[in-house]
Amino acid sequence: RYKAVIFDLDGVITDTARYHYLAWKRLAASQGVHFDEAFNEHLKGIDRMGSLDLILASAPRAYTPEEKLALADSKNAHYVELISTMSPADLLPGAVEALDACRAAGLKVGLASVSKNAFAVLDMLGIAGKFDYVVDAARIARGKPDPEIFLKAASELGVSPADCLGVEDAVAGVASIKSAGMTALGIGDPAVLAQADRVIAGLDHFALADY
Ligand code: B16
Ligand code: MG
Repeated sequence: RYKAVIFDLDGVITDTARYHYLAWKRLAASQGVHFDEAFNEHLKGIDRMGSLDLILASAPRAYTPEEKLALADSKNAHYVELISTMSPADLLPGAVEALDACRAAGLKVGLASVSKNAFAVLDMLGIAGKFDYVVDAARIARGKPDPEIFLKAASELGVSPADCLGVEDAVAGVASIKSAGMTALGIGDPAVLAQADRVIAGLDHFALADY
């Protein structure tokens, strides 16, 4: 029924959310901003500057664009340090099997992550070769929930959005898939990902024939 499956990375294929959380928490603390797991949920799927803006919204002072860039760079340097020891052992259960199942079914396989570290993470996980197309987040103007990133993946794969299944763990990501006109498979809690067409707990429950 589909011609392509477009996967998100963080939270779907590997659990980098924990490392983003630790890096943002340290950054927030350095600026006197309270930061916890609940707030971190709102940042899932949101790009780096967008996440920083959400955190600094509760800071005691205003920031110049230059200061913001420096803070984003410092968060990223910490994040890159945290993920530097990632390996294929950090693949979430069922991830490789899901990618291979799509390929075996003759579908195109794409990656739509807003992370500028996505190429490096794919290399560390040893799965870069499993995608027909990986969106370069640096060339995307509008992050999730805007549909741009999923539409870009579909067009580069040569498939119309209606023939794509998008796979996402974040509320903003599911919104991006739906506004792109695709079917959304959520990964996580159905109560949280209410906009998804189907929700499964993880890729270890991925069954292409069901969607
Ligand atoms: P970076 P995804 C997103 O990746 C993460 O969910 C989000 O927490 C992060 O802020 C964003 O990537 C940007 O990452 O700072 O590495 O560019 O879920 O779209 O794969
Ligand atoms: Mg994600």
